[in-house]
Amino acid sequence: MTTMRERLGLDTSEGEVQGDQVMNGQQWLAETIRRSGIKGFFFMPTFLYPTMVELADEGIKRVLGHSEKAMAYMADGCAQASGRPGLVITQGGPGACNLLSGFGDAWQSGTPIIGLTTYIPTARYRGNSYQEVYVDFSTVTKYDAEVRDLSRLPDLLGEAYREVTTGATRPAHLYVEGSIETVQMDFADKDFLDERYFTYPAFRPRADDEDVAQAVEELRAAERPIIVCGRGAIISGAWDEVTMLAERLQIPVTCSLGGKGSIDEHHPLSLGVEGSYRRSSTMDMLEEADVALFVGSHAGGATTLLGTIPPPTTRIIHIDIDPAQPGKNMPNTLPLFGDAKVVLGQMVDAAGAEDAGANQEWIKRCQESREAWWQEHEAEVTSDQTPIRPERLAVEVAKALPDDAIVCADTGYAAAWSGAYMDLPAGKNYLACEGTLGWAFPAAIGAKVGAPDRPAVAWCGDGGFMYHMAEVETAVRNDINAIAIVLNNHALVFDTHLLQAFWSASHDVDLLSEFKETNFAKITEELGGNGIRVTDPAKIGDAVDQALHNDKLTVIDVVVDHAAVAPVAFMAGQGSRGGILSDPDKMK
Ligand SMILES: Cc1ncc(C[n+]2csc(CCOP(=O)(O)OP(=O)(O)O)c2C)c(N)n1
Ligand SMILES: [Mg+2]
Repeated sequence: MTTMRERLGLDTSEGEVQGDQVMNGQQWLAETIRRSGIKGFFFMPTFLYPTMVELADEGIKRVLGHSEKAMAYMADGCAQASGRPGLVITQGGPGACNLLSGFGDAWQSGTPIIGLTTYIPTARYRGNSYQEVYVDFSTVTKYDAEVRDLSRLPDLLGEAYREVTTGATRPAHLYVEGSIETVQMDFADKDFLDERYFTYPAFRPRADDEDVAQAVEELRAAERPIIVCGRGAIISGAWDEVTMLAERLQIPVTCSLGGKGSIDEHHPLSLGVEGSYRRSSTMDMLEEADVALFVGSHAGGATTLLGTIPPPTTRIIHIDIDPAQPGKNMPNTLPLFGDAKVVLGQMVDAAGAEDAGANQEWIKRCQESREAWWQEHEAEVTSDQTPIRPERLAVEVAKALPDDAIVCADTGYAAAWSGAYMDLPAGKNYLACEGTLGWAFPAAIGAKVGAPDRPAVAWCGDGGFMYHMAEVETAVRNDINAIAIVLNNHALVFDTHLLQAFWSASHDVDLLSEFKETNFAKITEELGGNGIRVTDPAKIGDAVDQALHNDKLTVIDVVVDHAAVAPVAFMAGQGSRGGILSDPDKMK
């Protein structure tokens, strides 16, 4: 009788290869996953089951979910929370097609995730095989290769790890021929992976000392200096150095959404987030600055309001691990190539003693501007109104969360509400989505896997939550007690407001952005999780507290005001629409 292995055409000649380190592919891969120190990986069958079976009882979570895209977001959140490359495993063909879309956000945020997908075996390649559809990962990866033979798995996977953890970190993908799982080989002399590539950043280059000295001199000579931190400051873990430099040279600090956490937002020198989803007061000060120190930033459209702020006359000093970034979007730039934490440390050393009393008038104006912004929104922040004002919700949630919580914020209004109204401590405690609606909930599940001792909280709208609602079941089944706070306004309200602003008279315009009312707490309960519905703003703190003390996934469905307009820079979003629908008065 033929065995299943023979019918599948798999190698059945186990034990023929001789040598000290003879293993088959599944064992070697399992050993490498063990060595990598990850707390979990994310998968959608069918690929690498033999490896997963090898890893039973290892304490590594093998998280089976409900779509390849959500699994990629989980690996993304896991990587960001843990500081180790995330791992996602899916089948090729349609699985790879789905996975690709989950890599877009990680590509933009510079998150190292490694995707492994199957490839059609050479014997059947281009043979109209079942599921023989190919997708090109090169647009969303820094490294993309095909492993057609087991002998190449160690060096190609090694290269993937080296690529994703060094320089500008980003995802990688390997198409792997399925049969290598069971083929045997002697792996002696096949170790291409130094331990350092299992965490990132694997290297921290120093900047040129002369450039550092010049940067400090220019910042000291400035009249209205400002520091703008991007996500690179967070990837590098540079919050202590940002704070030290700001204090030494007496410079106010702002950040993009991705850079939130670069300084304690209660610090007197912190102005809050800038960019498209921001406090308008921060943009005013950035526009006025004469010298701006950008730290680990792409200075992209969402950070610079499509390249308008800071204006081109501003002198820029730009620290980046990617030498191509400084000067890319902003002229008049002094480039500092190196790791943000190290280069800022060099600047602190070069600065020497604190410039007590420097820039006091400028700092006072910045602080007044920040206070005026809070005053302007005092009514919403303290509102007892129902449905609940999102401003009140954001402030209450920030108050209720412990300092080590990780907030994963979705795009659109969710980004703006949390970015502007949640004052959070310094550290890696806010993972910003790069614009991919639906990312936050799976990312928070992944963050909880990557940092199990810290609370992980998704902050998203109902539209965003609905994308991957099925992952409630995944979290419950895998004992991942993340928290989701869903701002439920039964609509894609960002779009509702856009439609109302431009086409309110149109027939049946509601059909273009409104949903039916849904109770996400009930759905969560049905799926085995802990569901809480909050309609009274006085109950927000209790709900968060209950979630923090629950050992099951909790979804807090908060009924929020459909009419609340978030602090986004302009109604029509980003450059993809060429600014056609933007309102110039709302640009700042
Ligand atoms: C993948 C993707 N599709 C579409 C968008 C455009 N978009 C941004 S915010 C938004 C509405 C979000 O609705 P919801 O999550 O309910 O939040 P609300 O605006 O209602 O607060 C849409 C459609 C996007 N950013 N990403
Ligand atoms: Mg909504």
